[in-house]
Amino acid sequence: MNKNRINILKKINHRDGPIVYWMSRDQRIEDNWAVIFGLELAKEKNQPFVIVFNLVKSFLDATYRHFHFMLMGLKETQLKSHEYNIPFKLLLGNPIENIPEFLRKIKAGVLITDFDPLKIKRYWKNKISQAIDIPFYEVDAHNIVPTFYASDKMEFAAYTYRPKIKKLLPYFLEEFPIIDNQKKYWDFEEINPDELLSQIKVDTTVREVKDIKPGATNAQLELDYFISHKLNKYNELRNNPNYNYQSNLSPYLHFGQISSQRIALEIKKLNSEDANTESFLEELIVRRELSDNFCYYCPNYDNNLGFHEWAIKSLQEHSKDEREFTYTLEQFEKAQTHEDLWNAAQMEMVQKGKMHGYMRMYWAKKILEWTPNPEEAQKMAIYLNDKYSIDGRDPNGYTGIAWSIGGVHDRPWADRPVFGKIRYMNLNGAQRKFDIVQYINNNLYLKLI
Ligand code: FAD
Ligand code: FO1
Repeated sequence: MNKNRINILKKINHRDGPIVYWMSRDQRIEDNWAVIFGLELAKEKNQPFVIVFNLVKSFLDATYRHFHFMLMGLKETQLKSHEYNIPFKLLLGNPIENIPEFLRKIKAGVLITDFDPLKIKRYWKNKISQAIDIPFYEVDAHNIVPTFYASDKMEFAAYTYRPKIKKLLPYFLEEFPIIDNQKKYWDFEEINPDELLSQIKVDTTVREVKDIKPGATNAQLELDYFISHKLNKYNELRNNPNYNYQSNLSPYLHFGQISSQRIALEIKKLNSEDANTESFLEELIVRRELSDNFCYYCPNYDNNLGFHEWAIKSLQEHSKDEREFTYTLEQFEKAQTHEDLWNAAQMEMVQKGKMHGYMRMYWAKKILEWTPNPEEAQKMAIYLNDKYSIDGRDPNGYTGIAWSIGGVHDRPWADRPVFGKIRYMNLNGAQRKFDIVQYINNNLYLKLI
């Protein structure tokens, strides 16, 4: 495989022992470069390849909804792993202790993990690297062009990242090699989602949603449906919240139940280089990978210090502007603002686990408008998005919120109250774009359920 997908976290001589993949972000067996690399190494060294997943008891305020989705997906992943005779072990607790202990127990020779730009994951990796004495590799199994290879700095905007990605795509957008069964070594006990859900500490009031079904098989079905029923109108209808013309793949991408590279390969296979394909691949590749670039190179991706200087200055200049409405977190959470459109979007997220992409921008910008300051606005938006959206606590979420509230990857616009030079969105604009009454009727009633 292309070795530029690999980052060395600990350089030390290999020694005999199982090759272990600590799976975290890319929770699938097929189309996974970390699995491919692990199996290659295992074959070369004539050692078993083993996968371990560490389930933490809490993770960035994730709720029952998220853990349920993840564990149901992992159950399927484990079954698939065992089909290839790859032992798949689930550990419960703190990865900083569990992973080194597991490696010692099975006398591992090499540790591999998947790439993730989030601070908490980098902290875990750093601590684990200090605690082990075997080589440690990180494979970017999430992006088509590896984040650490595509650019060595935080990109200014999509227009600066796009040419870099496009230049490198021919080298990285390749078909995945077929993985072979390894000989049978041993199996670990089966994952039992219900039992595990009872052992973790999460908010159980936010329940699973019926329309977003977990797992790699459902991810593939969603992709097939998108290609056969929606792609031909994606460009025209994706920004209309009354039509479900987005792919709905973000929950699966977030948990790595499907690979973005597989999606791109299937779309490319259609050979229809029209505006629909182009705009979908722009979102899937350029925009999504730009979010990883932002979070990787900007540790302040979740606070105001991550904004451009012009945005910080402009928001500061307007910090004392009078706000016509201000709401508490509780009022936002309960969809109790004066505006039905905003309340409907909030209810869509709370009840359906996913808000339409156009409304996400509107929703976050109104939080900026209706809170005392941008720091609070950003915190509240992250809290609500991460609590209810199945695809929350993802680089795309932190970046989307930083774009809406802090102009990240955007340019300065005409100066106006409260927003300063941050791009503004209002009710009239939404009304011109789509039938807001229909959207309100479809979503606000969810409050009554
Ligand atoms: P599609 O339109 O079908 O797009 C396909 C894929 O392209 C998406 O799954 C996603 O991976 C990528 N993509 C699409 N739009 C964007 C974008 N603007 N930026 C980066 N990647 C994109 N996305 C999340 O995955 N998780 C989040 O928590 C999240 N929070 C957001 C919060 C705000 C305030 C904003 C403005 C955007 C947020 N986004 C988030 C980005 C975007 O809205 C979603 O990725 C998209 O709506 C997901 O739906 P889909 O898969 O049906 O999208
Ligand atoms: N990663 C893990 O390695 N272990 C977990 O227990 C875990 C829980 C979890 C819950 C919700 C969620 O949204 C993500 C979770 N992740 C977990 C991490 C995830 O796989 C991603 O790596 C990051 O959230 C985004 O890159």
